[in-house]
Amino acid sequence: MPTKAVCVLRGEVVQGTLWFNQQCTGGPVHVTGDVIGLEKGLHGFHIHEFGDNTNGCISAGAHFNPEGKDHGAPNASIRHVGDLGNVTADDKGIAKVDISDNIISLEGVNNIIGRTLVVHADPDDLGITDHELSKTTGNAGARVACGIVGLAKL
Ligand SMILES: [Cu+2]
Ligand SMILES: [Zn+2]
Repeated sequence: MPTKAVCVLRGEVVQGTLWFNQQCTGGPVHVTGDVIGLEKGLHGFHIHEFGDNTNGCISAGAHFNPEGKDHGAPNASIRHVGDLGNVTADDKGIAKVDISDNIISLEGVNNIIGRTLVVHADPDDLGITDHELSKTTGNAGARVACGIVGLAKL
């Protein structure tokens, strides 16, 4: 500590670069960067379990969930570690990301380094709808871009 990580998101249309900064052990991770090429509106934004993109974003598996909890909002008491909610794209399809999260980490059991960041086609419903996928994926739809989170130079 401090620790820095980076993720280059690649999709057919959607691209992006996200930076992860953690100043101290057990402290929040600040996520910043841009995603481009999105449809206007909300898009689910999660850390998925595996850093495996051998079959594209699908091989990243499910949401990173070391405690076996239900899917939820980033600020909910019940959530997957990987649940970062949504990013919001403007008219030009650009989402400016500036998230501070207290659950993900760049070390320890909630370490996201070596796992995959995924941006989805649809909004994450944050686990609160009646849809059958609400408590597992937030019904966020297709994986439009993904990238592996890797250690970066401070
Ligand atoms: Cu996801
Ligand atoms: Zn989740």
